[in-house]
Amino acid sequence: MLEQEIGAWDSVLLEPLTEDTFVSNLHLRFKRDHIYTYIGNVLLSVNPYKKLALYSADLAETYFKKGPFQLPPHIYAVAASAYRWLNDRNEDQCIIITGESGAGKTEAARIILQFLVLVSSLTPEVKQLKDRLVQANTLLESFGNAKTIKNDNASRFGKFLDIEFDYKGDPIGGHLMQYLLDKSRITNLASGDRNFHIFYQLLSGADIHLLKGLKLQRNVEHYSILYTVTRQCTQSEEEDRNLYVYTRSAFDVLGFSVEEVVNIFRVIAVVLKLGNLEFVPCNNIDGTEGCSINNDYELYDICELLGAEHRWLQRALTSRQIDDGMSTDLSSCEATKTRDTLCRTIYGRFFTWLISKINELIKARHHAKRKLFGVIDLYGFECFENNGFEQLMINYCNERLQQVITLVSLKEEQEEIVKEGLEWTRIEFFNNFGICQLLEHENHGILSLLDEPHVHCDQTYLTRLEQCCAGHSHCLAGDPSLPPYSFQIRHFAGPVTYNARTFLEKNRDYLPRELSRAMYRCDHPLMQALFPEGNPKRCTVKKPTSTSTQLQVALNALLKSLSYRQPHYIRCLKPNELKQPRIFELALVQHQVRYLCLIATVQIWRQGYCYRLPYPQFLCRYKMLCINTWPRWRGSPIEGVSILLRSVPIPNAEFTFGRTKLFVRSPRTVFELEDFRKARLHDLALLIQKCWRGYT
Ligand code: AOV
Ligand code: MG
Repeated sequence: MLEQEIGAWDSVLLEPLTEDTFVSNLHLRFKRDHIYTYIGNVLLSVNPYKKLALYSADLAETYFKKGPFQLPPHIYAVAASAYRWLNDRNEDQCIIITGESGAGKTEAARIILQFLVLVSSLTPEVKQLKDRLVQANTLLESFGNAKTIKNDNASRFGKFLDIEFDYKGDPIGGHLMQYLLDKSRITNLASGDRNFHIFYQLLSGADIHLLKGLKLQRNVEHYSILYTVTRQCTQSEEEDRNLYVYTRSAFDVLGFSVEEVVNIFRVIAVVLKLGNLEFVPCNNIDGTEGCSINNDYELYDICELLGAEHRWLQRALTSRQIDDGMSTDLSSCEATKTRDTLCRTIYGRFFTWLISKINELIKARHHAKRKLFGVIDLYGFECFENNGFEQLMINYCNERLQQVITLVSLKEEQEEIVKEGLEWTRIEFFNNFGICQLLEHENHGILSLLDEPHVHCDQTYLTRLEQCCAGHSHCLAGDPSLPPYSFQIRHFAGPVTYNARTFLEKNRDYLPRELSRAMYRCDHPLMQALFPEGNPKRCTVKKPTSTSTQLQVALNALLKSLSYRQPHYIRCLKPNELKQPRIFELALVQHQVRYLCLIATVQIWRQGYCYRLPYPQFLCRYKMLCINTWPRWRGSPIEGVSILLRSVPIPNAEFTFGRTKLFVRSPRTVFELEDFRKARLHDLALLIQKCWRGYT
């Protein structure tokens, strides 16, 4: 097809380059179902919202065999490049997938995993691991994803999957890291949203005997934590039923025992039933207000499922210990809050347990030489009508990820080129460093204020936020235009107004001691594992780290580990808010193009270089390509590199000499060099073999 009909593969080639030509090119390609486009080695992916015949074993093989940029842009090409880097250069890799909610990150991560499965070998051991990795994904989506108004399969946790490869290029193990599950949806569903998929799957798909054993009814409407979505979920009952079958088989493939699976479903049933408990006010003899459980039969069921004693659990839910031995009754309102806290804590801790269990089942059995291939798929930027603590955490993650990407690919890239003495016209871009500071500043950051000792309620938090951040250009606090209890952050991807109610509670994530004790006392192995602090023999109770601090620490560790890896970027774009195929809303795409700094990325690629290496390292890697530098070069490294490059059939314009490093213009050249190197090493090996045979 002519270029006018399919648009440009690589936006770097667009002439003239303007925001309009850039977006029109994406639009033209989208209309022809060409959802992938490059900016140099960054892959853009526009969500087609329909199944496309773009993924198959044959195509994976084709992309695997061909060098990059010889075939149309494709996510397989990115996966293939990373896989080649991993094998040829023995460097750890990382594919960073970004984009807003519903843009296609999780789907992209799935396709990358599928690619790795298709191209690696099929020995029984490798096959078993590959099956487990794929099924781990299935489980994670069932337990960690949910329908929101932005995405029918929205990830409610951040995921970093690391796959370990041996020297042959076969996967030998994997490790999953999860970042902050949005467990608040367990008890607070926004209208139009659903709870985690697993609840609906279990109710629709489990056979009648299992349901009976779990004391559950098939009817979704029976459960108040699923209730707000009654209408929407009937449409997908069939789908939930089918997905239940996949979830069950994922457990089998991963090696969960039948008993473990039943125990897991018991936990799910307990969360559903706990959510149903109703508390009614009652007056104590001494005139104080207390409460009792209206539907005690649900509590009896819970106790049977958990092997718990009714009076223990009932007491834990309706009273609170104040001093040694003294306790006070909770009002119905307080008991309802306690119930919700318990539901969320059980599910949240269970999810963490599930990940560690999966990690055990996918970890490398032996410690062969390791190379790592990581895929980052966090939750995308979110802005709803009501935004709470979870949205702040999610958007903070996105802010940090955007910061790393702009830092590496736009700021440091330009600074290094200038430092190396190369000619360069500075390219401006929006740097969100100020927003990250606003959030993270050690003393006055929006997140740090949550942990201040004298901030003890949402109102004092808001007051402190107003004192410390109101003057910031990216923050609006204490402004009369805002709804009550709100503040606004102007994020890189747009302004979001947050309602600060329950912020402190969610950040502290405190669980009353009697609840952990009651859970630990259950005759259910999983509950004991989930609530170890409930063990009365454990005397030291550490002050728990707050949710936002935990997330910051985990994210810092993740981003630090990225700096030791070769990064590959996939930037997903959302074509419309309606989740519909064939609709490309120009303004929406334009907005994403702007905040992702995509035009600046193209400009840097037009002027710049994809790869650089200090002269001694370059010489060391490619010296076999030239008779004068092989096996040893005795002169200066820069001179050696210059002689070496004269003997390879690549145009001079592809290379620029900096003060200490050689700069290479296009990725194709890097892969050509690698191919030459591989061929030369092969020839040399044959030569040595021949000599050896002649000798013996
Ligand atoms: P996300 O991961 O970026 O959002 P998903 O990967 O879940 O978004 O994509 C949302 C939906 O778009 C999927 O369920 C598919 O129906 C469709 N989709 C995405 N990519 C493709 C593709 N390549 N081909 C066909 N359909 C696709 V979030 O997890 O909400 O941030 O928290
Ligand atoms: Mg996702």
